[in-house]
Amino acid sequence: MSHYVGTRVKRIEDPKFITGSARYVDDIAYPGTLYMAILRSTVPHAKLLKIDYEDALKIPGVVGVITGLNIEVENRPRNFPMAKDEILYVGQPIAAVIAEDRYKAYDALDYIQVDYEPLPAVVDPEEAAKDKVKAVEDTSNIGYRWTYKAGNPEEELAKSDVVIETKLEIGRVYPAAMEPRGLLSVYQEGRLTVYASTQAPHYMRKFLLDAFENYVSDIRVVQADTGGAFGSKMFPYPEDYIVTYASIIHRRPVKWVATRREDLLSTYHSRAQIHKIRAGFTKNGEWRALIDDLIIDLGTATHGYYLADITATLISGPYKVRDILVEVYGVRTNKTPLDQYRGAGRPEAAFVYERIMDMAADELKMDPIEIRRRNLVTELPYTNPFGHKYDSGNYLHLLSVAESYYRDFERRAEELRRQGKRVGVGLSFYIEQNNFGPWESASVRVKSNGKILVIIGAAPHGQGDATAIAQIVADELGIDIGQIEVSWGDTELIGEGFGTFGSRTLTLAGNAALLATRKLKDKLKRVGAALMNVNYEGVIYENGYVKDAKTGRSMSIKDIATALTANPGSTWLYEVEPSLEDSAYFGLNDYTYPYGSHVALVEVSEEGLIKVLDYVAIDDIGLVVNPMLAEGQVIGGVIQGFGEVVLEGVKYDDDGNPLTQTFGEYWIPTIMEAFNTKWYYLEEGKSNAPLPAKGIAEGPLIGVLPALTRAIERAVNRRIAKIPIDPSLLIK
Ligand code: MCN
Repeated sequence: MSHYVGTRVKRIEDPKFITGSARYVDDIAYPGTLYMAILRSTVPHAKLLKIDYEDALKIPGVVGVITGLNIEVENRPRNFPMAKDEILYVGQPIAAVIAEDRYKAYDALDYIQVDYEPLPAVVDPEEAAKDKVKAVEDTSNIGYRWTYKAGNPEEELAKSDVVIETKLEIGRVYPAAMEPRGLLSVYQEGRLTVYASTQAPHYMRKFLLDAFENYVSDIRVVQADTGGAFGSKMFPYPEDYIVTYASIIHRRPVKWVATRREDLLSTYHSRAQIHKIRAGFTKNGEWRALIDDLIIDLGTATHGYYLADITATLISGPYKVRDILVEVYGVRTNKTPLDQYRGAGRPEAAFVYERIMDMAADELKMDPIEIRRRNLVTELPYTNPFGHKYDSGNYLHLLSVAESYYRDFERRAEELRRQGKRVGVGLSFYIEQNNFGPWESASVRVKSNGKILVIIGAAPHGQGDATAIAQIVADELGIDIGQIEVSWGDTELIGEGFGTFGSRTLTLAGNAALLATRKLKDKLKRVGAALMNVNYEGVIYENGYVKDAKTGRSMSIKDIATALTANPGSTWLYEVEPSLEDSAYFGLNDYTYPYGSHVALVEVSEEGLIKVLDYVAIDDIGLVVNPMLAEGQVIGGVIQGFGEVVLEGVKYDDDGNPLTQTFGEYWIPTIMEAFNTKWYYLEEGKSNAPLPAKGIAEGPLIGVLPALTRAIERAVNRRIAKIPIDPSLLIK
């Protein structure tokens, strides 16, 4: 009957957001809630000598101050979650005030005195790599070191006709979610319910329980409506522990919600990579070798090192080059710790391999499409030099689709140039890695009114996955999508789950939901046959009905649910289990590799203002469940990437003081910078899963960085090796 997969179904999530009835952490109210305010370090590096909070305790309404809380969490900074004897970055928590309301809590911060002895700060990552001045006392600045080597890069480089040698930089960014981070921890009789702005409630339960299992019997984590995350609300933060601890010791609900300034200082930053590369090409444009020194600026904690691993292992992108050396240096600096942001290592890789392609095209005076065509992987599956198995698709075909837009944009650019305008066109081709598992869960239930409730272990927070999952389940059951509800984000709704990150939700939770629905259909048949007193073997399930072929009798899902839940107190006369509920956990034994191409037409005014005149993104993510949702992700991701290329950059002065503490200094794109992005898709690269879809959400942020950079480079006719782009390069 119904066929929803592949169509632009409107988001079932939206009504509450549009009408203002969504409930974010800060909207959730419990009687007797206490509020927490954090005193943060204002110096980048210092010895912490003494904290005097006696005066703060005298403020009416202040119920307590916490200092020196230390919990062992892997790869976090020294003195996590609170500085105890060494301050490592501006914004690091030093003390927490717990008070009857948030105003009193913030006021009391002024009455805490901190004595410290300043230490020199390590700011520049290349200086940090020299390991002279230490970012963390008595600790090497090299927090992570790895060598990735494949083939014989030195030899291949020596044989190359042309060597591109340059330093490429991807700036440090702040994942600016609309809603800052926040938690409400509710203590009740030895148990906690934690409401959080999070993208991974089960994971949060796990890490909080690890820390507090001797204090409480269990922790339930509930994801409140969450206003975006972009990767930043997954891994453990100091405040997660401090607020939870506060509610345990005060046996009261305690709430903390970051101000924007706090969020900018303390939410994990991302990217921050430097690549010193030498790339060797033949004169025919064949990419033969790459040697890359990769420095990732980890800030004071080493937990972001895996981002460099992702970048390094995907540094060849969709190209055939096999002789590669990447030396990875993860360095400690006195900055906010680094972790994932939309794309997590893949945008950095794409920026590098696509800059290399464009620079080689310039050097060899080759057409940018032609040089890519010569290097693209043509036979799939293909195992790249570091073991990634690119699974399916047709890269050359997608490039040829992109080429038609590229040529058209070039024609338009030529026309505009004749009118004296500074215009450029850029194209990128990229490979994506997703299906970050190991698995995801879904449970499907028929409720007594015949409606279907789907619960997923993933935790969307803006993407619209619930709509797509409803589409999948509606198609599988052959019923109206209005009969389906999707719920998530509560660790007590479903056994285990991971969350929403790594563009995994649709593929993993979507497949789990599909498999759970198939199991449910079987249960409907069993229970339906029993209720009709006919043989299970003789019934079929079709479009919401269980039908007996022999007698012609049928029952709808609603009939079955009604019969099953009638007559409380009676007996169950049938052998079949009286259940209309099933779960499935789904994982794939390898990653999937979507791919795509972006094409940008850009004008740069004489004053250096950038206007994107036209923009096309083309992706192959296998089956597209809801093109409107996927397109929404692309449009959002592209404008976010515009921010990263043109506007956004966390800045520190030479002493380690952050210069970007508000949106006045840290610029994110607004509606004024928005432009028209068109999205097209091919469905050649299917996955092996029952639902052969791959992820889309991060792809746009991977494709946009090099495409836009190239278009701007061509418009101003100056080489660009660093994002965000230095504005002085843009002025005529
Ligand atoms: N989709 C589809 N068909 C496919 C693949 C996806 O219709 N073959 C749809 C999905 O139904 C979903 C959307 O596209 O509505 C994205 O799905 P998917 O690619 O599975 O990505 P996730 O849902 O796992 O989202 C995570 C991803 C990440 S990693 C970041 S970071 C990011 C992003 O989502 N953060 C976001 N997009 C965001 N969008 C919003 N509004 N807010 C964030 O914080």
